[in-house]
Amino acid sequence: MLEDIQETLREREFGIAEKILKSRGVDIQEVKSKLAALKVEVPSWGFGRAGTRFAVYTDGTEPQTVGERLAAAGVCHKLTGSTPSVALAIPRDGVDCDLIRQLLTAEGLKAGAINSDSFNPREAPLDYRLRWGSLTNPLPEVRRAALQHHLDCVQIMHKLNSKNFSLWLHDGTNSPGQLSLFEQSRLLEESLRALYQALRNDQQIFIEYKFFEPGFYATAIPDWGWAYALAQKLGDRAKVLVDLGHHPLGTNIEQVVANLQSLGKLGGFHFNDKKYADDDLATGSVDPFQLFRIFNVLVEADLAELQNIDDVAFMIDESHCLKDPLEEMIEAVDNIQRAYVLALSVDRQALKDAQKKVDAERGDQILKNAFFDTPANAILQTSRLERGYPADPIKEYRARSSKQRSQPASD
Ligand code: RM4
Ligand code: MN
Ligand code: MN
Repeated sequence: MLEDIQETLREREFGIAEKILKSRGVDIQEVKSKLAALKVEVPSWGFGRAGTRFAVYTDGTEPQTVGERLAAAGVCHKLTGSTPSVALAIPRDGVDCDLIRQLLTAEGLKAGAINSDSFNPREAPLDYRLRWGSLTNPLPEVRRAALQHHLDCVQIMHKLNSKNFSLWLHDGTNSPGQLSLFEQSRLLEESLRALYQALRNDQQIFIEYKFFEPGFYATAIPDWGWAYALAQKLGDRAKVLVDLGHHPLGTNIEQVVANLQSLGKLGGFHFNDKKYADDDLATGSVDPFQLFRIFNVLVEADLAELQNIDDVAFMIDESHCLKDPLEEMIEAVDNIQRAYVLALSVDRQALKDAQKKVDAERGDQILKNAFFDTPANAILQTSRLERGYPADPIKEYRARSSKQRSQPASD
């Protein structure tokens, strides 16, 4: 009964959406097919329980092994139909490629970007001495071993048919006297050149920047400018990765995105949201308007044939500390899809005209109309149902899940 009412309402709302979009010169069928083509990569680490620097509050229900993490990723893809690839962190997900391949195939998934985790201490020389960095470690023995780990990750890419190497370094200094800034960048460039050479022609490297943490004085790749310079030095297959949490507060991220696209160096994203720093909260959960503004730039670049939106790697990088990790992942996917639908619903011609006439008020009205006055739910749900997926994947997950939720009783 309730379902029938919901269906009738959805159909009615979809009809209204169609009319609204038409009035903006947008074809709703095209929006649906673009939405269906949007693929979001999920990180294996996002299915486990994360913590803060204080503690990890596990309740025993979270995936612990690579098999369990990939099984969760499989559920995510079965419910959304939009997350076919999984980013792997090496060595956390293990180095047994046969096993990983088998697990991925069983879930109908593919290997996404390989993330060369070189920040977790392991056997010597990559032990406590990682304190002084990995690829820029001034100790040659540690630096060489760190480079070897990265080269091993490239071998794993070959074996798993992964196309993207995702590079984030914990390297950085904590005080001005620790290391010469020139030496830090010389070591970085030397290591990166060796790494880049190991990649095949059909593989890319994404260089991620972050202005602080764990280095609080000078991180090795602090900002998009330096990441761009490195990518430029390396070659065509080196691009920049924009993690939404890696900028000082107030940074205009959509402008960074636009600039990288103009320079032909936007590789992709690590989606998440933040209030203060690298908070790694669910994408679009704090500032959905920022996510919309980013997609607005991506859609404009796509229409202008500056960068095809399919050539952008949409990857999630979040830490799920509080909510059910799988549910929070689906929430992020939903928010990303919503931002895309809203950006596709902008009246592009009217916006161009307003900008030409320097009518800023009108230009902003057009963007706000798309953001606030588009019945996105009806479009998202209809598109999911038409593709054979549940209208509300979180609700469906809860209904199917026999998992004991760690929700304490209220009294
Ligand atoms: C960094 C960055 C990387 C992530 C590590 C653990 O802040 O976002 O992508 O893999 O954290
Ligand atoms: Mn990241
Ligand atoms: Mn981060």
